[in-house]
Amino acid sequence: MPRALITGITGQDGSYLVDFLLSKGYEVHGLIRRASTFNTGRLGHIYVDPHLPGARMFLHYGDLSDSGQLTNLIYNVHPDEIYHLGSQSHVRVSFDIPEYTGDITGLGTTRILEALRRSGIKARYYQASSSEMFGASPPPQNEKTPFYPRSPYGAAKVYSYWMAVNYREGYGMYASNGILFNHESPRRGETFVTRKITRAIAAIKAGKQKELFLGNLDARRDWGFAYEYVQAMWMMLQHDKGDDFVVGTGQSNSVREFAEEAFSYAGLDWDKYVKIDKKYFRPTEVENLIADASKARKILGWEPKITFRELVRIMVDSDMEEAGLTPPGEGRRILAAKGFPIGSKL
Ligand code: NAP
Ligand code: G4F
Repeated sequence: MPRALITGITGQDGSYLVDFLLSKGYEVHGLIRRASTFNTGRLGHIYVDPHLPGARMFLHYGDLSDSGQLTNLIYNVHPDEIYHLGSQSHVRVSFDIPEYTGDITGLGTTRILEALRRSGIKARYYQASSSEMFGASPPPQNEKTPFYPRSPYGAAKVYSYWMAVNYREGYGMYASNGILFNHESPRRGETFVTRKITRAIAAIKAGKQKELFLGNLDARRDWGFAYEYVQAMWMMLQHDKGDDFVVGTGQSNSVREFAEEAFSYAGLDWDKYVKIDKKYFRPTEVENLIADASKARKILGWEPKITFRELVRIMVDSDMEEAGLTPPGEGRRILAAKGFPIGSKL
């Protein structure tokens, strides 16, 4: 049975990756942080008591700031594949806590890579790199586009990207960078703009919210569906050698367009509800991201199936369901029609 270790297992991508790897017959180990409240909400639907026979997901306490525990974990789990997804992943927040972001999102990578190198274990390593590294470089962006990060988060991810490349070239380790463009889902963190919009729509429909405050509506992002992006991560590690791949849809939409599409799907007029609050603007912004994912298509055979419009429908439906409302219902139909093995927990 192949064994995977995931940092960031409690996050959006980590939780979909567990779903996917378990379906592929893996035993999965994950790093979780100690918190005063449960932080495993995204894993509840697949959690099986580890005392029971047949349990294949195991959670271990630790933190990306603690190299001793990371070393211990890699040594004890002895993984075949490591997916390093853990990070302080919020770009706006990275301006408020730049040092912490550098420590966790940047140095956290070095702690894992160094623990792996010293262990002598020949695991394949996946680095969660980001389109945020391209920053101000004009689109379309591919593996050859120069990095020009526009946030402490972007700068920390550029550092991590190069550490993965250096461990690959310097020590012959198998390390791949997945340069993923924005990917969203019903499990997206509630303060990222897409989820903030779809949750607000559900709250407005339920009569619990009257307005939605946003920042820059003109920023454009290449938004895809997260479940397809964790499949791309796995496909990268099945490739015969470590390499770097851009993953995205090739289509970009503005925040305004996302809001228009989502409100109108729910039968609401977006500009009656959306207001601007300057506090959501960033000191430096990434204006436009559009992936050129031709390398991933050609070498890995990866291609996204879910379009922007479909993604919006999946997310609005899910948040309306969560609010106890009856959604228009196209989201689940789209997932079923396109063969996604996502059951009750979208
Ligand atoms: P996410 O939902 O914010 O999840 C981040 C994960 O990192 C959570 O499990 C979190 O744990 C964990 N974490 C944070 N600080 C930690 C620490 N000090 N020690 C250990 N774990 C820590 O992020 P995501 O959207 O799944 O993204 C996964 C990875 O891909 C991240 O590295 C992100 O930067 C990168 N990325 C994301 C996108 C995207 O569009 N989603 C695009 C490109 C790259 P808690 O649950 O305890 O907070
Ligand atoms: O949803 P966002 O916060 O995502 P952002 O900054 O693009 O970062 C996400 O994608 C990266 C990949 O490119 C990941 F690496 C990163 O970890 C994260 O997952 O913001 C998207 C856009 C920005 O231009 C922002 O200025 O939406 C704009 N925006 C407008 N109003 C807002 C808001 N963003 C947030 N979070 N909240 C707002 O009210």
